[in-house]
Amino acid sequence: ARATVYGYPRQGRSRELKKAIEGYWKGRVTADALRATAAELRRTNWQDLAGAGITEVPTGDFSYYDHVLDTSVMVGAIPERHRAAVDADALDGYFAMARGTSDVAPLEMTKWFDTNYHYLVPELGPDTVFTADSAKQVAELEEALAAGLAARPVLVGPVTYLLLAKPAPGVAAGFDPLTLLDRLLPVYAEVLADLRAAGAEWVQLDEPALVQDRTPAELNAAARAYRDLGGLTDRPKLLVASYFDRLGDALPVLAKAPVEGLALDFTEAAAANLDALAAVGGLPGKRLVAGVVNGRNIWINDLAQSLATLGTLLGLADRVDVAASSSLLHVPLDASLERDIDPQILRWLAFARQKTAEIVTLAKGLAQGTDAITAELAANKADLASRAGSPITHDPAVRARAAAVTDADARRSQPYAERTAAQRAHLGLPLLPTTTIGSFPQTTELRTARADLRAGRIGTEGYEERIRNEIREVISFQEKAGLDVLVHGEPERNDMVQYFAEQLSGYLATQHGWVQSYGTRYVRPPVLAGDISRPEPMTVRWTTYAQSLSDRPVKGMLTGPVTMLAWSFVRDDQPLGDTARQVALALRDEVDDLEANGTSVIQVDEPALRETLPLRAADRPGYLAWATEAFRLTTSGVRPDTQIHTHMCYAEFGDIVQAIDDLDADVISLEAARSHMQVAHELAEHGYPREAGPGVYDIHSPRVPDAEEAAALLRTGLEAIPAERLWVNPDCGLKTRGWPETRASLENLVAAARTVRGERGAPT
Ligand code: THG
Ligand code: ZN
Repeated sequence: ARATVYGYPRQGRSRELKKAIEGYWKGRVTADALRATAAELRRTNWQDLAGAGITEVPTGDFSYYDHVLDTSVMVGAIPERHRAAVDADALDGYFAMARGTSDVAPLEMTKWFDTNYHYLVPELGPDTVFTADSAKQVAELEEALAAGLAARPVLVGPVTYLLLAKPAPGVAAGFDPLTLLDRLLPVYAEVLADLRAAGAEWVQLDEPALVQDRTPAELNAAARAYRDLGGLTDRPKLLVASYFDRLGDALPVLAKAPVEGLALDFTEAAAANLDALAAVGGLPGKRLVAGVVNGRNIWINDLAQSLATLGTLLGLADRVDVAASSSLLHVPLDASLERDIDPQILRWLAFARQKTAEIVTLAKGLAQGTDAITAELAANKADLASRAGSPITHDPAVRARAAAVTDADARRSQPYAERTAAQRAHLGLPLLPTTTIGSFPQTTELRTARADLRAGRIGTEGYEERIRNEIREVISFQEKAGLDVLVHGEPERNDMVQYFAEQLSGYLATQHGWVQSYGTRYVRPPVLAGDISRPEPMTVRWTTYAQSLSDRPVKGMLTGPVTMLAWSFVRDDQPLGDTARQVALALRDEVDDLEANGTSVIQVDEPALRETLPLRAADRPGYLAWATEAFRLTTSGVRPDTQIHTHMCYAEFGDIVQAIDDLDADVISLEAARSHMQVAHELAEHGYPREAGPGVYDIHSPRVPDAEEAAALLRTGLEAIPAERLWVNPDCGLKTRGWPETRASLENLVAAARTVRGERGAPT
């Protein structure tokens, strides 16, 4: 059996790729130096993989920005507005498509399935002409072959590519990119021929879009695509890969296709894929690549269980190889770099390098029998037992508390209609109250203060003094600007998840656990390793300090339980809903403490509620049930006159309006400026009964909206939401903005609220 992976972290041990690309953008690194760094990183990755015993390395998975953008370049799908830049210089044109320039907008970015990786959305239309450009794929294959390695190019498959695309600007929204399949296939045929000529024995075509619910027409397109590509004579052997879920109805389609191999996910989707494989009579004559090592969590594999799965699969295909379930792009590089994690817990963790070793061990066990890997199996069994029996993963107090939760704990003591009267009396806010989402600009001084604290150049005292200074400035600005509900600005927070994770028991932070989020941007998701509890208040000090400086209400700011899970690595040894409930109870303690210390408005952000929606519709109600319960559990311990806010970014709320309603928050702020208040109408159509603040200032752009523009958006909002329930706020937090535009925009926002209050005869 061969051992392989579909992709590997791109950034390098010290994020050398990020530094080289950002250096290139700033003119500090030449194009040649950037190319050399990239080639060196690819070489290092392949050597690591081959050195560990991977017998077939992937090529083409490397990217300067994103592999879907690379695919657009490969098939010549360059939007008209980027054509000149691409023609002038391929590399600069590529980055123009990714990031835009002062003149042209970039491609849109969106989440890669249900991961935290973001890809650039292909823009296609009826006039799109595809042309093959196999240069990148061929060059990277040649590099690996020259290094003496068996290599397999990995491409985004044509069906997934089209299913991920959207109509180009100016093309009717109803345009279906899949109608371009017949035009796209010849281009793939050309690339396949080029790769064969360059020495590829196998090429992998990734079709993760086939694990989502697909219409019969879409399944037919997949059947046609692989009948056509399989029917080519001048081509390498084809391995069609799926991951992130079960293949479902697409499995019989691919099993019948004239391709030489299939790669399937045997982690979470193991049972469903096994059953479906058996139902089609296996894959006689085909290669089956079994993704038994989870490519997107950070836990060690259960080697004995994987071997059992592999054993079953041996009877179902001609040949069985071992892999991770998906590209290892989604996990950090190397757990052994972590110095601050308890060595016992570190043994439970597997990042890309450790997963690679697991794959090699499993392939060896499959080929030579378990006797060949007895030491590895024994060590693995001991590590799994240590995790299962640890007090960290089983805290009796946390478990007892979670088990005792009743439905009443997750319900406010009064319905909204009664609460709102109490809140009005308590808070005394004007009509159309103004507020912000929470964060204020993270200045260089703040980042320097954090770096100084880490480096020991200043002590905790000095650091906290700088934070208090910042809070004083933020409060004083908001009072002068005339905002009604103030915030402390979150100067003490680095990342909105990491800040809480660092203070909760059961959570681990990593030092080097970087994972690509998009382009050169990375996150270090913390690890939900054990049972979660909150030893001490986390935010109360800063919020009450801010409140002590003003007579206006200061909002307490927390990250909600669903977002905490979505932006962390989650446990795989209990249902997600159980973990969410533990996090919710810990956050509930914080909410209750904020209230007890005089905070009357508390915002619990859930920007990830929509993005974590399961890939298949059948799995969504279960998710939404535990997700909304966790939010309510966090926020339902407070008095009726305490006002609960929530916030969500990113558009596309349509399919979760009911869930938003089920949160039972008193006020929700949403991104809306760019869509001209469309969400306000979506909420209204649903009959949303509570207060809402559709954003009137797009914080993603440095542009300052003038007061009349913000007032116009407010008037549009009023067509959908009555004035008594409409709030005035920006789209999102201000931490990425500079102070000058923040000041001007918020002053204009307050002026707009006053104008519209005046128009309605209310005190301004
Ligand atoms: N926090 C976490 N996960 C997230 C987001 C977040 N996932 C989704 C979304 N937000 C991703 N957005 C970003 C935005 C900016 C950056 C990363 C992801 C970013 N990262 C810095 C970089 O790469 O230079 C590093 C930040 C750091 O030092 O921690 O700018 O908000 N958890
Ligand atoms: Zn936001």
